[in-house]
Amino acid sequence: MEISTLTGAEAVVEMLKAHGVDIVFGLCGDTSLPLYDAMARLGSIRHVLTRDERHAAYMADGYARLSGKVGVCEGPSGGGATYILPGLVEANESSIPVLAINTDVSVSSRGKFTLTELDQRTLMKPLTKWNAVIDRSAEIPKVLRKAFEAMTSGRPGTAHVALPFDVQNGPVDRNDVWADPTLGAFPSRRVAPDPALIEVAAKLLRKAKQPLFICGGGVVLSGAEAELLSLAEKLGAPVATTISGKGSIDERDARAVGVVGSNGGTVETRAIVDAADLIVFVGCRAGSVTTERWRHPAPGSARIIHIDVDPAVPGTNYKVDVPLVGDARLCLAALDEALEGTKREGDFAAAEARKREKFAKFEALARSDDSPIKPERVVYEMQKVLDRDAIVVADPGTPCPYFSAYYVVGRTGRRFFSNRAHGALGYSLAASIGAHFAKPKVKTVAVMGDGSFGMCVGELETAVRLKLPITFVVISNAVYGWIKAGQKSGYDRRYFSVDFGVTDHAKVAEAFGVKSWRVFEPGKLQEALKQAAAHAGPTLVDVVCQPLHEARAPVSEWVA
Ligand SMILES: Cc1ncc(C[n+]2csc(CCOP(=O)(O)OP(=O)(O)O)c2C)c(N)n1
Repeated sequence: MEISTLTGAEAVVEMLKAHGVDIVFGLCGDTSLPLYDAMARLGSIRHVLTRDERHAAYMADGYARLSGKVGVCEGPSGGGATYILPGLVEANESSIPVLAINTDVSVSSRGKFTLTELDQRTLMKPLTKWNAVIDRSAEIPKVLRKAFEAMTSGRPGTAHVALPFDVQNGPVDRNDVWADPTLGAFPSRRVAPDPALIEVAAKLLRKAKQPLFICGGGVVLSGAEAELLSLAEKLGAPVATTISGKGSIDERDARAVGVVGSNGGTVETRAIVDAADLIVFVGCRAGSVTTERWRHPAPGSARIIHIDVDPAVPGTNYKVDVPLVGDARLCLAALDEALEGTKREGDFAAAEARKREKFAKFEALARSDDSPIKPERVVYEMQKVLDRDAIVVADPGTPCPYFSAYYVVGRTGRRFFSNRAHGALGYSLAASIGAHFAKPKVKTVAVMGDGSFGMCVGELETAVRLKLPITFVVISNAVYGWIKAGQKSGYDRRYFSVDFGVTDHAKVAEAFGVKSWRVFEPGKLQEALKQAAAHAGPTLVDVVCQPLHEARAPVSEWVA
């Protein structure tokens, strides 16, 4: 056997490559110099330099969501680790495999008040699915194999690896540098459900009068759209989704209910949930937003079949009649097989009438020529301008509930997403950059409030430097509108510390080199969006909008 060695930093690059990684998002630092030098010399991985580590992690997250592969980000020690953390937390809670590597002070410098020293192991432990600090170079291959296995098997999640400076320079036996490349994509190890429970679930489904699917992100993550549709057709059942579940079904389909819950649901979609006598949650945690704080469905009002890859999910929030633990695609395929020959004619009339009511209300507002521009108008014009393949990333505030409710995703698969685990403002700009790298031929658009803009504006430079043809839409209202709307509805309009100053976001973007428009009149919006979407480089459309507390929000109510 040939005995040859690599440096630790070279081994890291080779291990990433062996797992199918070809792009890394990140930011340099003193402790990262050996890693950067290895990336430069080996030349096999594209490095996207970002302007802070939080956005590097969001880019890796957006990349993973659209590519189906592990997203990788990196940063230096100390502040690099604390800055990368918010992105890792979001990805982990959203079941997205993101690997973060923070370089670190040398093992030999520990405990000596070394600049940037930080206990990365303890910091990252509660916030990632798996984490490690590598103390010896020889451990590098094994640690990275374990990280990829943890990220892509079971419920997908994040991994964090701390890589000390001297470990990057130590020797690694080249023969240890190998990987199972299937662990670089997710889900890598599908788990099938218990056949006995499939039979029980099939029995319940046959007996149900008004079954309803509520699909979370798990359907799209596992690529279960075809199995879902086949089953819904057999049962004549409507299909609702969470925000992350958008893309489980083509929303133009008669069976598609749209998004339910308190951030994109409406009174009409709520009525469809309330009418069901059997609910099948699929890859969905039945959390506070989807269920409007566990009130829709009301506990006990419907039988519950709960499909999830995480055994801890079924039965956590609702008394479950049949828990099906396994990969969403395998669970739905097994149910579909068990129901072979079943053909129930679903009565969609009531659900369709509700949907018509919802969109009639929406269109009445969307066609309004009032200024400031109504949020509905922004969704309406974007729907007209973008083709069905386009990817839309929405920040919290106005964008997420309005686009969740009214932007019709006319395909299956991931075309729309938002950061639904923590909903931190300022996600969409960077996540859209990651999404673009996963699907460079598809138009990508990020929609953000001006609160979000303030938290991510620095990455406009990244978009300009790399000439990325992404369109950024800012819903500009000089207020933390979602919160002000909460003060209106729940606190008798006692508005407090939610307004900020007006910024001309188009001018700011222009200063970065982004081609920009500022739109005050509804009649000018479509043309601006059209030109922006067609431009070969980054563009920004600043839309001066009606603030949320003055608008008719699609959400049923503000819930915490
Ligand atoms: C990092 C972070 N801090 C605070 C919040 C709480 N929050 C939720 S929505 C919102 C207001 C959003 O304001 P803006 O982005 O301007 O959008 P608008 O609601 O006005 O459309 C705030 C402050 C948050 N989601 N994330």
